[in-house]
Amino acid sequence: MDNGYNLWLNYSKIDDASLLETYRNQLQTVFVTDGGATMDVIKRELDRGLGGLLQQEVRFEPNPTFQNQLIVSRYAELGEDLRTLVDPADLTSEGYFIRTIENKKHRMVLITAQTDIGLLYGTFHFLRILQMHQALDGLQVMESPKVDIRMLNHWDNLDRTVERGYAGFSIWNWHTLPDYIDQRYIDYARANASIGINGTALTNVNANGLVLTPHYLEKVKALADVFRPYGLKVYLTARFSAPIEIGGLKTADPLDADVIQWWKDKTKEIYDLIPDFGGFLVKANSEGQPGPQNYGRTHLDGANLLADALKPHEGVVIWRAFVYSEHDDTDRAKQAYSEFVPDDGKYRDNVLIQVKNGPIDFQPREPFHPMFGAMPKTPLMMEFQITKEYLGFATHLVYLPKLFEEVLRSDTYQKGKGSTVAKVVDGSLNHKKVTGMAGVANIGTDANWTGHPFGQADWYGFGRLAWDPYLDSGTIAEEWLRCTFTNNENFVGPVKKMMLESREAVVNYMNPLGLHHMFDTGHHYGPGPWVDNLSRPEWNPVYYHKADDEGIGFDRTKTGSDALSQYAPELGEKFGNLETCPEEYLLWFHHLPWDYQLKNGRTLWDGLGIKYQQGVDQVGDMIKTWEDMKPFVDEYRHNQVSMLLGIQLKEAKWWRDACMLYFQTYSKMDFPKEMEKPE
Ligand code: GCW
Repeated sequence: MDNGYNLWLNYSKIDDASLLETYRNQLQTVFVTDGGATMDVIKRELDRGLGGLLQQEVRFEPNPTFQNQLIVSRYAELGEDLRTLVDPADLTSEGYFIRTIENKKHRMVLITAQTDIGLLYGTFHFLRILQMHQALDGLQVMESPKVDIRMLNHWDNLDRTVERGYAGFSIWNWHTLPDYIDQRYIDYARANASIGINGTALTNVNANGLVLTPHYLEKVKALADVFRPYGLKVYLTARFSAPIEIGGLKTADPLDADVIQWWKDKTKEIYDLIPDFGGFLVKANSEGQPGPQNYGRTHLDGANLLADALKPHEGVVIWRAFVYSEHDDTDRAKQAYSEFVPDDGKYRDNVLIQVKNGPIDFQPREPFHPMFGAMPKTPLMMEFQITKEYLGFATHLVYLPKLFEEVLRSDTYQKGKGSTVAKVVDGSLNHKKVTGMAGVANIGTDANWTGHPFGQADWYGFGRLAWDPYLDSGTIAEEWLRCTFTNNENFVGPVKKMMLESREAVVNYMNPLGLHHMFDTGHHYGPGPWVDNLSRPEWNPVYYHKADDEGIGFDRTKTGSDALSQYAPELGEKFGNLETCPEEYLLWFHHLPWDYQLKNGRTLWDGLGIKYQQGVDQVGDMIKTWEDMKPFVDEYRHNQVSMLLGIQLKEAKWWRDACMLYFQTYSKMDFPKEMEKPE
């Protein structure tokens, strides 16, 4: 039975006999340069990886022989002749080279880097090449991450519940830390390092301030010590009112001298324990959380307060732009832009603003957030959600890198055509000094870490895209499938196709044609387009679809909320004009009559029904594909995925029927003939 615990680090024997023979010849021995803890990790990984893949004992040599050898060595320690073969000019401190060298003196594969962490990343890349059965002849790889901070955000509470977590409880056992180091912490760090993730915020952005007390900081230090050899830095959420709650002060006003001193002292206390602590992640003045506005101050005041405390230690503040206030009754999509953009250029240089991919909240599809490209002087970090709060939890199969890719490739037009979100995030659009991408983790205590076996692909894909935001989601799916299951083309081809289509399927059966936020309240699972009884208007789905006897959709053009004006003029025109607005955003930006004619000549009403049906049919196709995959997957995981797909089909129909029946009370039109009648 394979319960999925090993994730994509599946090192089972290479089943192609001739390839196995070739690898065994090329990799007869291994030389790994001496060093500290990270070098030990590399040795262990090679022992495990080569031992498993080649099914033979791995022979480590004390010295390089350069003959049929794998050599892992720091660039500075290479001999002159090897140095001339690799040019470190373009390598960042985390980058690496992998090169097969065959000349008179050498017959070897070389992994080299400026730092030990670079060597570790190179080692994982090298093992992936073997996992994917690629030839070593002529191999030349040069990789450097395009984004500096590549981090997971855990929404884990100290009581081990996980906000929006669907894979069991928090993996941090605060009760037994710091003395008990669960093997999972080590395997977690290893998995993250294998895809280049270099930061983790351990605690929920809604958590209380307790984690900053000495008692908990000891526990955090224990985790930081485990993670360090893997290049994984620890960050903590900082509750803005912590000076009151755990510091005994009367205020948390960011301009108050005692408050300023408290944060300085607290920060120093953390760095004394964890010298490479990453910094603070903050949710302030959003959904009732405390923040500088409680004292008549601004986000700028709050972020700069913490930035000053962190500066001497080279830490950063990651200040979230997900501000969602009960005091603002304009279109919720506009709030963040209005609160942050005017202060562009005034933030300290160790502040990053972390912006969700879309302006509402992790919906199956949203246009990109208008802040991207609109703050040229401030580093904007991307926040993706890996856990599927609005996408069927850990029950539905939805391959998220497809969604991430769509956002990253979106053109903001802020510096003319080609100003993609990826260029904002990697800093190249405005020459940013520090850059970052965060993903809200989908990890829990479940045996396979993520609940749904395919949820692992979202963690994997997030890491790969944080390393290189220009990667293609299909390539990533293929890597993940080969490294997790098998290289058999009869498996990889169809399952990759299924994964790539799964994102459009969920959009179709939940929120087609630009509809959004029609989820049942609170838990956000299943349809609730009729919900209309909550005290704040924008908590109710009716606020977002605005269905009435006339039609449906949210007018965000000048005649409506005018949120569209927050985008570059090119997009204002494109999305504002019904001729040019892509149909996937139609009802995001426009309120249209039920009989509005779509591009294919059908009415909007028919179009909705057809999309809902398409979503259901796509899940049906996924089930068929998966059934055929039985010969390639262990029974345990095959069965798990089959059962989950069964639920997904039932629930796709539930969405279709619930939404169409509800909307029919307004449209008063018959269902299109393409749509199966509600059951
Ligand atoms: O999507 C909403 C979620 C909240 C979450 C909030 C946020 C952590 O429903 O659970 O709180 O976003 O991102 O701060």
